Amino acid sequence: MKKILSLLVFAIAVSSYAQQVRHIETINESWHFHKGVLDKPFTNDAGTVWEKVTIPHSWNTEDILDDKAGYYRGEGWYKKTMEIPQVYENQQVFLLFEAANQVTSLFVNGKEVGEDHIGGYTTFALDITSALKAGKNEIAVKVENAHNDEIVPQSADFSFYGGIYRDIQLIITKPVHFEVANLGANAIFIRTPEVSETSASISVQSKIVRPKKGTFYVRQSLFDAKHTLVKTVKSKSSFGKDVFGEFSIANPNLWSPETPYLYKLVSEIVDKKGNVYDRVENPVGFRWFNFDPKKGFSINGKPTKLIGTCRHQDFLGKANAVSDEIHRNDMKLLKDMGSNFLRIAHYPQDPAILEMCNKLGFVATLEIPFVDKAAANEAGKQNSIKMLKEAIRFNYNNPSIVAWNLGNETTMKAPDKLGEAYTKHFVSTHEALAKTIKEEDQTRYSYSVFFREPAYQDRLGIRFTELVGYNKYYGWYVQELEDIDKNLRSLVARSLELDPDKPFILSEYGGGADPRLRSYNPTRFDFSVDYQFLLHKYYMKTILDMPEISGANVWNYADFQVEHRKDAVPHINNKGLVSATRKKKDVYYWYQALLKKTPFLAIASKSWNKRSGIADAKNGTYATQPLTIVGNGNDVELFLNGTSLGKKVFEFSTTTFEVPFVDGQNLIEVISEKDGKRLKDVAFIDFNLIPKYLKSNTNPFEEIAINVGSYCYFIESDNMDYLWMPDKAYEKGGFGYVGGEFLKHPSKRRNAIGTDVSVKGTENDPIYQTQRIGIEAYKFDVPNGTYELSLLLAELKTKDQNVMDILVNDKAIWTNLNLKKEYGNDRGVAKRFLITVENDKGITVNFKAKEGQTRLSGIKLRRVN
Ligand code: GCB
Ligand code: CA
Repeated sequence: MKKILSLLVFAIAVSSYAQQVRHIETINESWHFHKGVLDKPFTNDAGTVWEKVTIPHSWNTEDILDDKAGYYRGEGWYKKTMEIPQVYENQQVFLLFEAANQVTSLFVNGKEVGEDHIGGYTTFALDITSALKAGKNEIAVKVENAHNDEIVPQSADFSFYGGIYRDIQLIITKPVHFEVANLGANAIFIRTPEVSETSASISVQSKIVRPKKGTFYVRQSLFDAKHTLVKTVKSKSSFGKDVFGEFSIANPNLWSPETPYLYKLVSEIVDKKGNVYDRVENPVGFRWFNFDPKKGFSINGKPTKLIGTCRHQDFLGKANAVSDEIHRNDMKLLKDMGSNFLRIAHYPQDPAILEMCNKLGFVATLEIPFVDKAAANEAGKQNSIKMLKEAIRFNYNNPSIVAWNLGNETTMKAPDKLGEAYTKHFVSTHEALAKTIKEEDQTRYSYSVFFREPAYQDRLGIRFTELVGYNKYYGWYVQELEDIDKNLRSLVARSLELDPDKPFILSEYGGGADPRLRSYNPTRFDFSVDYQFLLHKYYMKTILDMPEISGANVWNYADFQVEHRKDAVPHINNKGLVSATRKKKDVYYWYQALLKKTPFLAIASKSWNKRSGIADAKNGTYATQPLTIVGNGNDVELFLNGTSLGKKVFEFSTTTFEVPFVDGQNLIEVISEKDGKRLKDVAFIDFNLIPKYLKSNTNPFEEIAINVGSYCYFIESDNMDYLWMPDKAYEKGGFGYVGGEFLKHPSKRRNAIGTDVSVKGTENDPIYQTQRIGIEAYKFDVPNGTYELSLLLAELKTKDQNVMDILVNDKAIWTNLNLKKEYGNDRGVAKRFLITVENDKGITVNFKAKEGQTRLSGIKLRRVN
């Protein structure tokens, strides 16, 4: 007790000194959590299991990654007993939830405070003063993430994790204060109606809570980045009315992505004597901007191409319960990539994100989670409008924001297939949201994002916003790499034909990459890091060349968890430039080379440090493989184990060397120069040289693993960096398949191989997802000896009966094998056989169909003796 008291005295002393007239602290610690339905918290909960948790918290961290379909979508309870610090006389006490997904009810001492908060991504605050008592108070929060017909998102390609996943703040003010518990929990609205290089005007609207009697003023003080007071004005408040403060400054420092200069506006409520009652700070950035349908975006009169990414609040194993440190680190990585644009997708995010956008210099768009389809009822519409208002009001003072987006791919569930009533509701929701944006904020653009044909949206009559974004996956879900340029140009033309005045943003583009998959022969939908690299190069060529594309957002900054996804890694959408734990993929380095203004050089694939290859020649001592270097200098010199391989000129920030890798360690050094600065990057690559002829004496055969049915290397990294080689046709003296064909992807993806089945019993899905169907044999021309042969097999979603015999050198090793019957569909099966090779026969594994077709997913051969 003594300790608490003395702390209190200290706090008051400090606060009067610094005029800290608003007390803010997080109350994230020591909550008790119960997953499930409860009648009432505290009372009646004998026998209820409570787990101690810290906020940010989500109850879905594990079940989105497990093998069972679905994840817990229901009720969860949090409770905590706490004393409210006494900071002011007659103090007002609020709880501010940065967000909780998705319906939240707050109980203080057993009584519900305010109304349930609807929507999982917007900030809200509740005044708990009247429910408090002296001493200990019982706080309980019910959160529910069950599907609800009245709340968006109704459907989306991300998981709707439940919980209090962002900070909770305890805010204590005096009875006279800037409003806290209002829609959006922000009471100061800063506008900069006129900005030029020589002057800037500023207008501040403040909402205050005060008694009818008494004279109060709102004082607005602008400080520059060095904390020097630039200007201060005082406006008298009239009871029941907002207070406006207006003033101008000369020669403002302008805010832009290149020079994100921030002023600070301090808003205070004062009385005649100068006593301060409340104090709030906000950033101010002076800038003017414009989107032009033909010329693109400009800020402060300077044409600026907007290049960046979209981002989800998600981190592997944490669901959406992501700390401020991770949020801020993400923004630093994005800045270091050279990007100047962020699409905060698909919902408002943590305040830490916009704080960093303002500070680091990002142009941002922000949206509400109206994704795929509408919540098709009146309540759904009203909830969406309210969500949008909360989002705009809370985030209003971030100079980085240039547009409010009302939704993403809202026509995903095609309205014309959902009936007339739905369509009517859907259209009127769009109209109401677009109107709300302009009512709430005339200083920014209204924006909406689609993926269907412009004409489709036109037919529905939902082209209500000033900006339009398109999400396009040419070269991934549809069409080929070579057609990206043609497709983008014609899309932009079609959009501008319908809407000549509507600026165009490429709001999403991208492709998946599993860091374990690598290819020198990248093909669409193979999930290799290398295909992703190519894809982004194709897009950027066109994006940079077309002024009509005002901005572009890569989908996505980082890989993220989606419960129902079945790509190379189950539950992961891996279109990220970095992984779900923020490991950089090759293409991230390329964007750095392309976009960064400061000198940059990198070996793009340096993270692939365990490689393998077949020697160029019989008894050869090296295998030549391409190695891509990215940089923004003119050229680059490469050294392999100290010997120069010459210089190469960068083209579009990339160049490729043919490197003769030797068995064992390969030290790669690259040296370049930019703006007088010497640049260097290094990689150590451990190379496993496979003899061209397996009977080689100089490099005796030891082991090989082949990702059958694929052009990709696969690096099994979890346990021990085991490397699988791409498949190839048999050549005499070596190894390879005989007969059969690559398993074709079941979707419309022409040329694509593999499948999207999530494979049971393994983490190495890509090995099993790619197969050779109808294969006749696999041959290895190895010398005499004893070998361990591993066969990896799976029957994926097949309808037919498939039965095969497998023979080695004409001897049956596995007969009447019916994978589906014996192991079930979609299960990976691996079996090892001990084989003795005599009489120089080598190894021929034969696959003989008895019914249906033969198949093989992977094969591994290891010399034992
Ligand atoms: C989209 C969606 C996004 C998905 C993405 C994908 O168009 O807007 O939410 O995650 O495609 O990866 O398919
Ligand atoms: Ca395979």
